[in-house]
Parts: sequence; C-alpha cells; structure tokens
Amino acid sequence: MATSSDCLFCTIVAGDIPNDTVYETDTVLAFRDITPRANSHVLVIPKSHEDTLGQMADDDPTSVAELFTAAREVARREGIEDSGYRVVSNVGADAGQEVFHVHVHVLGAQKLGPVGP
Ligand code: DGP
Repeated sequence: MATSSDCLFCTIVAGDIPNDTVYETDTVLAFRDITPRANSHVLVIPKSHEDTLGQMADDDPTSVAELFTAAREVARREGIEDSGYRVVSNVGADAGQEVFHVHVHVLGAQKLGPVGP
C-alpha cells in the first residue's frame, strides 16, 4: 500500500489522527468530514495513497470503481440512498482540492442546491 509521509489522510488511515468512521474495507475508509457542508457529509478515500482522482484513473481504475461502490454503501448506511445524495471529487487547485489524497465527498440528508462554482 502506497503512503505519503506528509499526507493528512495517510495519517488518518494509519490511525494516528482519530476519525469518525462510517464504513471501512481492506482498501477503502469512509469517515465524517471535519467541516460538514451538509447534514450528512462523509469522505471516502482509498487507503493507498494517490494524489488525485485523475491520477488514480490512470494508475488503478479498479480502485476508482471501489470508491464509488463504497460511496453507495455510505449512502445506504446514512439512510439517504433512496432520498438522493451527491458524490463529488475536487480534482486539482482550481476545483478547490485541499487534501491531495484522493477522496470523494458524499453529501446528503437534505435538499442540495445546484452544482456550481
Ligand atoms: P477537498 O477540498 O476536496 O480537498 O476536501 C478536503 C476535506 O477534508 C475538507 O472538506 C475538510 C476535510 N478535512 C480536512 N482535514 C480533516 C481532518 O483532519 N479530519 C476530517 N475528518 N476531515 C478533514
């Protein structure tokens, strides 16, 4: 499993920073965002380090599919699968990516506004 020594989310995967885990597999960890922007706001990350979703799509497309499968499981566990939820990933600086360890945001448990800038 790839790790990056100065990566916040690798530190969370290692268990060195506490997190509120919602779902976990051998390869994926899902935990509540520290600054929730919806009533339910969960981050789904691969345990193995990749900087961005775009890079991961090149290097390991199977893992991209695992992230989205995990996002659905998170929605199920949060009770929002039927009402609807949003899965979004910020890729790169212009998109506002702050943590350069791949993650998708799973947002819901409320009516969400339109996607936009
Ligand atoms: P992004 O902007 O897409 O890179 O989102 C990074 C998210 O990570 C942001 O919504 C806040 C969240 N975050 C940052 N630091 C921590 C942390 O230490 N714990 C948790 N649970 N979330 C964090």
